[in-house]
Amino acid sequence: MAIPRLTDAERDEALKGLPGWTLSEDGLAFEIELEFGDFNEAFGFMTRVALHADKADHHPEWFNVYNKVRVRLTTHDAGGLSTRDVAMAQFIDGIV
Ligand code: HBI
Repeated sequence: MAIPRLTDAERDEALKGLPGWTLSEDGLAFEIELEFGDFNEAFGFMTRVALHADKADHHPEWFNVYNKVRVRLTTHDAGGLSTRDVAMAQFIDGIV
């Protein structure tokens, strides 16, 4: 399914409301690195995001080592950023 990509202006506007998130080097994603108290907390976070992601049919790319989770949000069906990534970043901000 084709999903519209955010314009550069829409992307920049969205980033203003997402402190801590940065634009990836390739310009196709929002990224953040989160640090938790331990692995249990990090994996608990990932579990909550995973359940939400599956309901929303929008899945993060991520990398976990012990208490750190690096998250990359992009919309494969758009070939870049979409409103789905903004919504997912907002969800993640709401639970950290
Ligand atoms: N997750 N991040 C991301 N981007 C997508 O385009 C996407 C997804 N999860 C499921 C999904 N698309 C489905 O619509 C199918 O393309 C599998």
